[in-house]
Amino acid sequence: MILEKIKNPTDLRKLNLEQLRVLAKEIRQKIITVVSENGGHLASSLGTVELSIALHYILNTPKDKLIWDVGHQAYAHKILTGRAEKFETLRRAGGISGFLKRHESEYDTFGAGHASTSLAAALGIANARDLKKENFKVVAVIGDGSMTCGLVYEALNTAAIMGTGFMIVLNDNEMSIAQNVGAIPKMFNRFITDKWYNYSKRRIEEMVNRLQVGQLKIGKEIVKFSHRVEGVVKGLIVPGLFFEELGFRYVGPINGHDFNALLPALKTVAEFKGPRILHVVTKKGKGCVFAEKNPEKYHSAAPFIIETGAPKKSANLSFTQTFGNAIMEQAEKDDRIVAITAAMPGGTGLSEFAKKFPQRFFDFGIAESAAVVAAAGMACEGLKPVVAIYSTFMQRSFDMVIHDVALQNLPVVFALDRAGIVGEDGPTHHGNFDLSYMRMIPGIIIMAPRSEEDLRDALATALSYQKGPAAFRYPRGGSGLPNLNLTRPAVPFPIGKGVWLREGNDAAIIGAGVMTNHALEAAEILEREGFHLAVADARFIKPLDEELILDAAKRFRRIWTVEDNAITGGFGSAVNDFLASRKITNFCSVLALPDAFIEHGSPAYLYDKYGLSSEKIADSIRRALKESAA
Ligand SMILES: Cc1ncc(C[n+]2csc(CCOP(=O)(O)OP(=O)(O)O)c2C)c(N)n1
Repeated sequence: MILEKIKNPTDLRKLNLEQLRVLAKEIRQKIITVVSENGGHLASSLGTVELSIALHYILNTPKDKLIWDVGHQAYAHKILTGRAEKFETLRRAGGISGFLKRHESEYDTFGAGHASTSLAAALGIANARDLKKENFKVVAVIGDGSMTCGLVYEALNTAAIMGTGFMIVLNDNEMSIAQNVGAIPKMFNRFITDKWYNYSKRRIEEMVNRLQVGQLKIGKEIVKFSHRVEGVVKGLIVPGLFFEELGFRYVGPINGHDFNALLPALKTVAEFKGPRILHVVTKKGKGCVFAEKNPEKYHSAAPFIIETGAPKKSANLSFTQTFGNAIMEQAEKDDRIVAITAAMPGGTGLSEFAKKFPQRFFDFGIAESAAVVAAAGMACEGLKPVVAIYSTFMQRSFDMVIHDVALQNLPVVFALDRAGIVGEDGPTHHGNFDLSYMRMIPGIIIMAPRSEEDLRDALATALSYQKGPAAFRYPRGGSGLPNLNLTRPAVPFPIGKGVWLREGNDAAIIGAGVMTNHALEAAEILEREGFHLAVADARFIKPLDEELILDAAKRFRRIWTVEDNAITGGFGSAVNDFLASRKITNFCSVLALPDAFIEHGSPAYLYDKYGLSSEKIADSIRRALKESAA
């Protein structure tokens, strides 16, 4: 195994071309094996194996700074930079992260998880380098999907004017998670398919044929022929096109799986001065039949059987699927309803909607901000837009929800998927802030359904609320609750009303969303020990059910709230603010996620660690009740 000998990129740089090819195979095998066990971003990482090898081969990392956008495609980078042995722990609690982390490795120049930050980060690092008069290369690697986000163009707009020297590698696989959308990816695509690509391919092949004469080692070849390579590659520049207009030197497109093309092109473009871009074409899922065939499905895969790609566990009905079905039911009845996604039709459960109502489905690409403002525009014209975005990515649109939607009292519906703990994807993906960042917005209503059945009603509530924005948030996966009726007509909730689910006389728990289910289980545990807990489902985080809270405060000396949001500014905080405003001094304890970034690990592990599993909730309450009885 060549891989066993690669402890860091210095070892890599000693290999010859043939060994690099073998190494690429070994890395691919390792990625497929580990992801089949742990789940993870399979297709994207398989597509960048040669690119990762070539980058570390040509650049002097970690002195030269390599910045991966999103970081989901960087498994080979991790394997090559001292994490091969630990790779088995990928995404597991205490193991290595599925994304990039500065504290995990000196080779992870800039942490990521959310898309499209790499160009601005690279620009900043290059600016700092110049100011400090240091000398190293800065290279950002970004996918074509991530080029659909406005943040990228804000960086591109100023890069050339600042004259900062940094390099972009555009990793173009013609896919986002799903099929890419919009004019910009189409433009890249045109470069690939038109005569320029064929022309450049021919020139690269000619060049490589020449390089191979004499059986020179690839490292020496590059140095020796770099002046010639530059001459040839310069010939590949697509004149006057987009990037050139922005002040970038554009080279490409080149085949991102062919070391013969990649190594000289990278070497050459890395030596250029000023802002420059190398356009590399790769295949998502490369080297794994089922991932190549269905890159969307294997973009982020649950553990699968390695031979077939079939999932190891059959997935239960999820909140996401229920949402997808529920919005179609509503859309059948009301043609003003439109659905909006930001590059995640499948992830948000909208794929069927898109097929059934293509005219009423809008995918804005990785452009959460534009998606929300466009929804506001649609609401101005009397449509009923439902914006389905993961809780964590909605953070991108915070100002738009305030300034464009809520301030104008526009009835936009926000379906916040992946709220609370998402698990193995970790801190960049947990939805542990939405109750806090939404709750402070005037005029919005916020619901947290605890079951798929309630989610259908929450959507109906949000659509019937026409005085301003309405949001509901729900986690990854399903509630696991039995006997749900998902065929009855959805009925709007009375606004701002929760429900008592269980009677008791020792204390009360008020739950938000699926944490109510953990609260009910905790009450069962305590019941067996002789404590009688009442449990309510708040349903609404805003407006609060003040009547229910006052009732709890009157009947119980102690109240607990439970939520899978950060403790700062979440549901419990709202309940305590309300109790304080009424000068009620009952003791209300808040069980919530801490004021911290939550690491990666399985949801069960994280709920337990942070005191939100049924057992841990029961422990907290038992301890307090015993103390107050003593
Ligand atoms: C702000 C934000 N929105 C959505 C996502 C979810 N997401 C992760 S990767 C990805 C697609 C990225 O496509 P591309 O950059 O082409 O990379 P590829 O996976 O195709 O290599 C999306 C939409 C995200 N990470 N960040």
